[in-house]
Amino acid sequence: MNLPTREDRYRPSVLTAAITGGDVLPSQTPHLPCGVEEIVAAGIAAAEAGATVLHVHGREDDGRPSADPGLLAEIAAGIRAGTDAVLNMSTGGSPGMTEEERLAGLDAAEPDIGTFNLGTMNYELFPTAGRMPEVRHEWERAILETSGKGIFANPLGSLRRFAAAFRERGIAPELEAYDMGHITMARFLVEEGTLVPPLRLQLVLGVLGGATNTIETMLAMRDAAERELGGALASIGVAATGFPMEFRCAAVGLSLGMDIRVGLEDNIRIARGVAAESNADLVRAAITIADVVGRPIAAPGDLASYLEAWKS
Ligand code: KMH
Ligand code: ZN
Repeated sequence: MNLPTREDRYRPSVLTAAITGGDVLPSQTPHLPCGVEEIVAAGIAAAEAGATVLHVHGREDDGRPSADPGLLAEIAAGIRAGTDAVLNMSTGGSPGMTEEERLAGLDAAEPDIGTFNLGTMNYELFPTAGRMPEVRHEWERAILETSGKGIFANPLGSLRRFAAAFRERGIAPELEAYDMGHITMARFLVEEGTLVPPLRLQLVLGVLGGATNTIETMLAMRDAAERELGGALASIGVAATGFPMEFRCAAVGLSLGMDIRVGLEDNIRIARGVAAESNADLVRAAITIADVVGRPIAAPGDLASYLEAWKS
């Protein structure tokens, strides 16, 4: 019999820093890391601030999202050289990328973890003309013009293809659930043997087209994940978009034993109306919350045996 112990309350939380993403436009914040050097430096600084995992996307120097294998390999090499943080490569990419582009980072970056997005959904970043940011790059304007047409395509056939790609390379998938139905899909994939437990699940909250970023929604999805996936899960984490919900969900998630994610990919503010100057600042704020609620942050080595099991 394994009764919960007092020690369980103090279990380390894995803290992921989502350094740059593929959704935020550089015109929205001058602090978004762009290009190999800035992304590598931001990742190393976030790891030095205490992040366990670095979640990475590619961007060119002008901030344009990129799936160029050479660029992704350079980012990975720079991060590996500068820190022992666990490397998590996006396979979500950015709106408009093909599946081949989204998968390119698995070979180019040889990450420890890759994101595994669980479902097709509307995915609207700039839905309202009156609330669009002033942009300075032509490519950003082209993205704003796709408003109203955003679809993040992850049909079942693609999920099977992505899962096979992870398996063949010995890379651990991090399951991204943006809505309740994605948890049902994860269960289906486990039942048919496409996904092999134990699995790390992340609740991604606040994308327009997915579930909202409230505490109530987080709890409902966490409960559903525990009910539907139970012992198949190694962990449940939360990545809530925007300020203040990134930190409020982190606070409650930490209190409930969850893993957390912060970073400029999801939230560009450190306080109401105040731009975060770096990913490291967001990491430090999250660690302050973790300290207050008595959750230590996991060291990269704490994930070693989990990641090793995926390699075999
Ligand atoms: N940009 C986030 C809302 C991925 O990279 O695969 C979702 C994300 C997914 O991080
Ligand atoms: Zn991402």
